Amino acid sequence: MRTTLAETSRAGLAKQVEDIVMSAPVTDIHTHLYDPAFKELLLWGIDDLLVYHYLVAEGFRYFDLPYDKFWSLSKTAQAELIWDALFLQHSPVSEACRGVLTTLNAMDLDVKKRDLPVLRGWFASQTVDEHITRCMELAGVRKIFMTNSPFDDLERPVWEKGFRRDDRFAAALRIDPLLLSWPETAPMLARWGYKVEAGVPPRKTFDEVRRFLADWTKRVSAHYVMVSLPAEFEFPAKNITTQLIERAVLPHCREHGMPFALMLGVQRATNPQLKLAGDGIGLSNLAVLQNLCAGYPDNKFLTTVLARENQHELCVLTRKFRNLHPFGCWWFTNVPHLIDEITRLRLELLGLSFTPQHSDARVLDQIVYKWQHSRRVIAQVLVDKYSDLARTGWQVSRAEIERDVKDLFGGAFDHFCQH
Ligand code: RAT
Ligand code: ZN
Repeated sequence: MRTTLAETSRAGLAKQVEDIVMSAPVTDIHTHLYDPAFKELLLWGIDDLLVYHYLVAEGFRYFDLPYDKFWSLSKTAQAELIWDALFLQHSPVSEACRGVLTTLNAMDLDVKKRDLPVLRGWFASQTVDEHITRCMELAGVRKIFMTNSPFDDLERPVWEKGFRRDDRFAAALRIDPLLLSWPETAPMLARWGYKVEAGVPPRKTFDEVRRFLADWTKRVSAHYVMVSLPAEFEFPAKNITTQLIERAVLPHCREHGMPFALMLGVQRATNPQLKLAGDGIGLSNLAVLQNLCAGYPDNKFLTTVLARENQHELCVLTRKFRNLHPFGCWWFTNVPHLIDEITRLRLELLGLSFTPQHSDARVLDQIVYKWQHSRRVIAQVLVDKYSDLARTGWQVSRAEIERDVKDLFGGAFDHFCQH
């Protein structure tokens, strides 16, 4: 069969877009990875890949053992159960399972042998420094944003002691306990020397919370402040969370020119027996975001939403507010089917002024699959969009495609943070 000129040029365009998207360096704006100075807090290797909470939830679909029994096992025993249930007893077709195989394959490991001890042996012979470089190269990631919580008892002492920063890792100040568990958090701040009062706090308390935020922003060199909020979150409301946001967090962000990043729509502990794997999802009321963006035009809001049903509304709100920047296909939306849908929706409603993806990696190796999988989907969506343009007679040059991809992979985020 003869190919038409249009087909030939679409194939050429597709190849060009794929080459560019698959190789463009990316800034990963939200992960749970750590600078190597945090030692064992930076997770990597086959066992951590297998006990990832996304896989734990899937494993329990098949396990025939009580939750407590699973949690009492060592990491290696848990990993073996997951390997057996999700890779050996059934084909590993889920996104999280496929991800493990994409990662291993990218590292030139032979997945078809299904040989866990051999895989373990290979990882045991790597050093963390080499492995960071390898994973970042394979993923094409040039900068990794961490999630840095002063409330984390393992993380906090490392910051307090101080260390030489690895400049591939940037910081983000995570403040969930401050906003969501004030009665427990206030006494902690008081212990750390901030003159705060729980109950009905006087003005001084908010000034002290600002002092706390300023100290930690400086200590970690944070680029933005972040919180993950439950689906039922309301703003403004007559509660301490609203007061803390209005009187401490937003003024702090304005003063320091930092975005406030909101991750909306989690339902914590839907099944507490699954621990970290037990969180669920809920529909958010995005009037919250409208109230924030309209009420605080001098603040900037980075936002991702967990519910598929909230994605369209987020795009429409973004069209109304320049101080709003959507990012990522978060957690349960980080599957090819939804990345495709959400990325198309965003491009069609917003052009290139958003950040299509972040990895949310908890294990270093995951950046390899999360970025490879997302890049493939993003490339296909872009090919379609540029092909639609070609039908009007508008042709994009290689330099223009490179410019657009650069914006999607960190440029638009940098611009949003800096202006
Ligand atoms: O994607 C995840 O691993 C979740 O458990 C959460 O960490 C979420 O991304 C968050 O940052 O709250
Ligand atoms: Zn996260």
